[in-house]
Amino acid sequence: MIQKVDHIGIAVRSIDDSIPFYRDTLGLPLVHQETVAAQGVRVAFFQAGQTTIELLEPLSPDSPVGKFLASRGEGIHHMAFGVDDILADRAKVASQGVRLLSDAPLDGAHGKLISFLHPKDTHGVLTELCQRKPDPHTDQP
Ligand code: CMX
Repeated sequence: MIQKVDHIGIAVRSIDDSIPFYRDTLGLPLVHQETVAAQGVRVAFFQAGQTTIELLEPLSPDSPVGKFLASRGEGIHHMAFGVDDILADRAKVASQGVRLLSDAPLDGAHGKLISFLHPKDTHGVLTELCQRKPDPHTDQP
């Protein structure tokens, strides 16, 4: 079940060049930076209330974000919903004819499990489902 808008992904040419606008002009705290090699991106997260803004810089021109920048330029790349059971939500959307872009959840930033839905099946918005992985130290079995 969808719990909230987890984050908005924004494709940028350079995270270093983009940080001053989000951190200094808008005043959003920069809370996390990471390279997600499997997705071909370097990312930076800013806290914006209950959600975050994720800047995405491509690691190569032929990565998903590299291709997006080449065809559309900088801008909103995807919207991510936080869910509590990604397998159940994958099955639910697939049963209604929405194409999933991977055969199973993948590892994303912040150690979350992620799955993308095809933008042609979601009224033009690349849509991500993401779920925090259970923490064996703090979560009950
Ligand atoms: N939002 C909306 N529409 C998009 C889009 C996006 N981000 N990316 C591509 N599209 C549209 C294209 O404009 C194109 O539309 P038209 O046919 O009308 O021109 C259509 O989708 C197909 O695009 P394409 O260029 O032929 O296909 P791509 O090879 O670029 O693949 C996509 C597009 C969405 C399937 C691919 O980018 C993908 O699998 N994305 C999921 C993974 C991802 O984006 N990872 C990076 C972020 C990781 C993270 O957040 O950590």
